[in-house]
Amino acid sequence: MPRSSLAHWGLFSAEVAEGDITAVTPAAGDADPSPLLGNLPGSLRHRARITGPAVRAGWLRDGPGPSDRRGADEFVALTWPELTELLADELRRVIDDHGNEAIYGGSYGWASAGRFHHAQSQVHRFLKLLGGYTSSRHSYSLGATGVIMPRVVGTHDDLFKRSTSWDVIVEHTDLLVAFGGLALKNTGINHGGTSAHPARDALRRLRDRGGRIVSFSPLRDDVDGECEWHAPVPGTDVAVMLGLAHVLATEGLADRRFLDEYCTGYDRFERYLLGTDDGVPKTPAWAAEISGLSATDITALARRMAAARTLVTVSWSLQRIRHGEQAPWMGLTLAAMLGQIGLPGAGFGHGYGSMNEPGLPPLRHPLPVLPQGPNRVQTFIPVAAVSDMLLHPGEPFDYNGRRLTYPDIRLVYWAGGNPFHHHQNIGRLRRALARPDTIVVHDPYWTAMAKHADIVVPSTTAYERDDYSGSKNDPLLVAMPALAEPHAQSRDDYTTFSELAERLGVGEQFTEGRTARQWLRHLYETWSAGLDFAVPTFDQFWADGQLRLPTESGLTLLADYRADPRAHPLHTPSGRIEIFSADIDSFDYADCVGHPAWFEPTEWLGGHRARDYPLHLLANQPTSRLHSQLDIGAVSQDSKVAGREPIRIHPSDAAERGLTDGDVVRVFNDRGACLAGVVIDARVRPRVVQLATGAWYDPLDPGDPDSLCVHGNPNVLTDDVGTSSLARGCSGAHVLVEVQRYEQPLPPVRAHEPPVVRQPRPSPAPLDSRGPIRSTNASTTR
Ligand SMILES: Nc1nc2c(c(=O)[nH]1)N[C@H]1C(S)=C(S)[C@@H](COP(=O)(O)OP(=O)(O)OC[C@H]3O[C@@H](n4cnc5c(=O)[nH]c(N)nc54)[C@H](O)[C@@H]3O)O[C@H]1N2
Ligand SMILES: Nc1nc2c(c(=O)[nH]1)N[C@H]1C(S)=C(S)[C@@H](COP(=O)(O)OP(=O)(O)OC[C@H]3O[C@@H](n4cnc5c(=O)[nH]c(N)nc54)[C@H](O)[C@@H]3O)O[C@H]1N2
Ligand SMILES: [Mo]
Repeated sequence: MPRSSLAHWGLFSAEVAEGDITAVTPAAGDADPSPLLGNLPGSLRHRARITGPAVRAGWLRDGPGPSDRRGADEFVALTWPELTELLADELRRVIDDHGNEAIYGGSYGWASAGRFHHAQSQVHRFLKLLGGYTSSRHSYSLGATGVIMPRVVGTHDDLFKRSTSWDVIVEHTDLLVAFGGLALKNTGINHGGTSAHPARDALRRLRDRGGRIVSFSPLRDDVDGECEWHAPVPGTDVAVMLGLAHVLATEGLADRRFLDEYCTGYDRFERYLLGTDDGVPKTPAWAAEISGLSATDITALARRMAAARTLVTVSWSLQRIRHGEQAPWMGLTLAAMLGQIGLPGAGFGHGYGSMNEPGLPPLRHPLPVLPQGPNRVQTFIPVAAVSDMLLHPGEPFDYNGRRLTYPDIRLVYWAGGNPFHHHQNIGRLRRALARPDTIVVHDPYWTAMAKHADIVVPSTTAYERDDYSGSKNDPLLVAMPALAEPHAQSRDDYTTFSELAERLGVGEQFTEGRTARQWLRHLYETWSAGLDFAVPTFDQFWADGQLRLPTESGLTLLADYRADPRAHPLHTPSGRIEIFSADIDSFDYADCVGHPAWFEPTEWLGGHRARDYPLHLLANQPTSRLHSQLDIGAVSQDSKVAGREPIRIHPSDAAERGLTDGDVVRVFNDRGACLAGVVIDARVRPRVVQLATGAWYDPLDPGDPDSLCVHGNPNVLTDDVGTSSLARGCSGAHVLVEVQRYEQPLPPVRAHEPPVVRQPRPSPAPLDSRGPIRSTNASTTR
């Protein structure tokens, strides 16, 4: 009998045989299911699974300490009792000798759907009970937005969770101006799971009503179906928005009443816009010069925007670049000048086409969550500063108006994320990961991060344990009964942490005396007791398989603020939209000033680097998987070209380099190189190439941090630099490269092969000679 479950990319039922998923059917109610479901069959028993606890041979031999053998070493298999003992002792050693701050437990990553077995919630709860850990703030998704938008519009979460709903857009919007497009490939996903995908249908209905879509994107296919396509030089959207704003300001089309009543600092911004102080008016001609678009088109569009009910939306990708703070801030400013913020179907949007969430009705009530205690360590880093932190302990850095110091990290703990997927400049990351004493990784799969760990903890997948999940913009809470037995010796992270906690003397506090199954019931019952409507008992919910929850409908972003700004002030210093922020101005940052502004990116076709690396690579989100997850799956594998990640290139650029479809190319710059498989495609702007993230890192020489990646991970190329001193967000979506045919014999792709894991010799000698576990009896269990 097929059983239902939930992934970040959708609700499905699965057929299971011999411990693995064999077929997947999307939920009947999902009009536009994500193709990523096709990656699930065969994933539970794949050879890339970690079959049992393991420890890096060099770490076992030499004890904790810096090592440049990470990623190139063999492993030794351990039993679970040995693993628990070894890891508990190492945590104890680090805490006793260096303090809790020496543990980096940020553990960024998407892990899997499931409210209880959520890896970050588990690892954070566990580390808090041990006295805390150095944490991370914000996300790779929204690093710049997460800092700038609360300062200028008083929130960032609500921009998505309480965004104008698709139904309102369909009914009211005349002109949907999308910077970064409206990529449906991305709307497959929602954190925590999603049971329906309405975006495609909404766009169809909008067009049927006569609504027009204008897309600014280097890729034509960022909008599915008809649209007006403008392909600016990547990274120049802020200049285009300024050009549009200039027309509004100089042709009397800016809504002065809205700017006076609902905003602060427009006058300061207007001086910049008109070039009053710097002598550079940001005219359409000025914007055209930078972006490669036509000044006439920019002028005409500005007039149309002022004449119609217009929604300006900025995709999340536009802030994943150097100076990424500017695009959402300028998008908001442009919408404010149009004066339509808070009107149905008009105003500002952020992330339509980035995630399923924007446009979906929010739940009226919170979802069950695993309670978290306080973190007694105050030290944190902006999440994308991980290599900086490891390479520069004790050094100061700027962040959001504060001067912070990087801690001295001895132990890195990762559960539920893959830095070799998400972080920039992998060569630098590998040097950084060589610094700590110990790296611990929990994962179901032998990802590159697991291969770089000292202590490897095999986790179950979401389909090998009971759980439930849902997300804040989806009406269903979904039961996720285990579809299969845990593979080999894998265990859910809760069990691993329970045993570690027990050994470290905080077992009772961690488990509160509950099994995982009892926690599911407890969290459900605590949650349901706080609701103002009746829900079935836990047993009934579990038997039903899903529970429909009430949602709000018909939302328009900031409608309440527009209706009564005094009753609903924004959470900004002025209570208004801050087109000029006195706080940001007071920080005196050269790379983020008091109002939105155009800054030249470092990686862009207009700069001097483009002479050496003349192609602009978009390292965007993959169509064929979620990040690096299930790169082993059929959909992801079918997309590969000669086993490599596909790189899309315009016919003229391909011809210039003598490339044909199916060629394998070396993609390179001064930071690194990877192989990729050529797909020639006229939907890509000339001088732009597109290589999605997520191919598992596969060094030709695992001992060399700067090795060629033979599989196509673009993060060997990207620059590890923050968006600005304000947010220090991830800027990895853009990088300049050159591409040439790879003439040498093709190296095999080994990314999905497990490393060598030696079965331990019967003699306990190597374990006994190690420092940290000398006082224990680990050897007796072998
Ligand atoms: N160049 C470039 N880089 C980028 C981006 C970009 O645009 N360009 N985008 C960035 C963005 S927006 C993001 S969000 C990040 C994503 O980066 P990540 O979220 O780190 O990527 P994932 O591949 O989702 O990693 C999740 C890991 O959790 C593991 N996992 C799944 N379930 C469990 C579980 O139950 N327990 C444990 N312990 N592990 C589990 C999976 O096997 C996988 O290895 O990448 C960022 N990196
Ligand atoms: N299938 C799939 N969907 C996903 C994910 C996934 O891994 N796979 N990841 C999810 C996550 S965690 C996140 S945070 C979101 C991210 O959502 P986004 O950041 O919006 O996603 P991207 O695909 O990186 O970028 C969207 C499009 O923006 C365009 N773009 C890039 N740079 C520029 C530019 O400078 N100017 C203009 N005008 N356009 C530009 C690109 O053509 C790109 O296709 O996606 C989510 N959705
Ligand atoms: Mo993300």
